[in-house]
Amino acid sequence: MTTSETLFSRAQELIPGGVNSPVRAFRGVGGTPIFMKSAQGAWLTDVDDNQYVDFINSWGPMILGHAPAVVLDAVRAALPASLSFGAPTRREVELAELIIEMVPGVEKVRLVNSGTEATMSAVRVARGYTGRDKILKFEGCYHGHADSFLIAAGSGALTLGAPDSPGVTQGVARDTLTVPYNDLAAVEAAVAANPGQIAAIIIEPVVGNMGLVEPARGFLAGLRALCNYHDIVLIFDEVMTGFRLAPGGAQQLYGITPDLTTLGKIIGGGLPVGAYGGRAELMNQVAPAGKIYQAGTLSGNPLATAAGLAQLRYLHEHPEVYAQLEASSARLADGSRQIAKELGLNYTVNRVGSMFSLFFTDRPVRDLSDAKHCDLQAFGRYFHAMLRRGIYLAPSQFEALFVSTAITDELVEKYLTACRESLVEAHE
Ligand code: HOZ
Repeated sequence: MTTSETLFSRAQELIPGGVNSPVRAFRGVGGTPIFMKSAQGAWLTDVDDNQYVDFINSWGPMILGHAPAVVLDAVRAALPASLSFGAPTRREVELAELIIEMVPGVEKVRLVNSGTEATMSAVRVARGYTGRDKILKFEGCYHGHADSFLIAAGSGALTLGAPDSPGVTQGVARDTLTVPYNDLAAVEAAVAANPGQIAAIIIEPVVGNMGLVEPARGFLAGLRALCNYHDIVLIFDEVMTGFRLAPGGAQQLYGITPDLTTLGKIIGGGLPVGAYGGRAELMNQVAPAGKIYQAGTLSGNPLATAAGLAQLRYLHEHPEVYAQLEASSARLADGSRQIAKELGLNYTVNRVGSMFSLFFTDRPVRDLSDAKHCDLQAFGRYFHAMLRRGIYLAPSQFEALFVSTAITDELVEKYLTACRESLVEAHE
């Protein structure tokens, strides 16, 4: 038995499913999850001392690779000054200034501890501001695990085949409208069927939680126009895409400004941070400026803000990072597509910037129903074949891969060689 197997069997006695977040359990691909002990740059080391090139990067935060000196030094410098004050600090102000400078739609921002806190708070702001109850979300989009979002949810909920979680009240479910991603006509119909009742449309402007799905041309602009017309708050969930697809996230890349933005992952440099922000008029409704309540003992934590500020500053001062990520990610994605084609597999590869997915289907993937056509058995075999070759992918077809700046040309080649061999193996 490997150390990972031993730990997993202990963990299953102690922790639901043996993991603290469902996708990690490998149920989407079978087998035993690998327990990690350290990481540096592009490389993860597991508890059995096996090494893997990492294409998850903690599901997005580690855009500079693991343990980058710039972030570690900032955390080390902050450490002796204590771990939490529950009182305001200088770095919170500096981080807010930087976020506002980088993200086009953010005029004021509130720090929280996770993406889930950010999205649930943003929806509360939209409801409080508009005085309406309903929200509209898209099938296969995942916005964390707050009740309102666990209807037709993506990510782990989709991987486990439980997109509508038990425990969500019928009232909450009634207030959550869902339509297919990229279907503007369906959004228009839902808005028309619920006149004056929809507080917010929340969307991953580029979806990472049913695999990587990009917005069709004009889709985000159409949503923006519809929200303007009906006074609906447009929320971009940029927990994955923020500071990744461009310094200002997907909203900068596509030139569409939402009313509220939710952030997480990269903003914490690997420590737990989330944020929601947007138009000052909306954010001024948040307590204590306004009456919409939201709070947190560890919000703006000094270590988390040190890590986040260091990583964001680096990205802000080194915009060339995005060209580097674009180049390496294009080689990975285009190479995967080409290899599949040469093997007679007309598989779909979707990519935006440094996020991509190889879908085990020959149909274009534009929404959840397309994504569900994938051959999940073959994907599972491919995943394990890649793992045996030292390539660590997301253990689910319904998650995007995240590329870091630590992926060198040599590692791109290593990935592509493993991809060819693993695709062959998965289809033997
Ligand atoms: N919900 C995350 C991916 N979309 C997974 C988080 C984790 O398992 O760490």
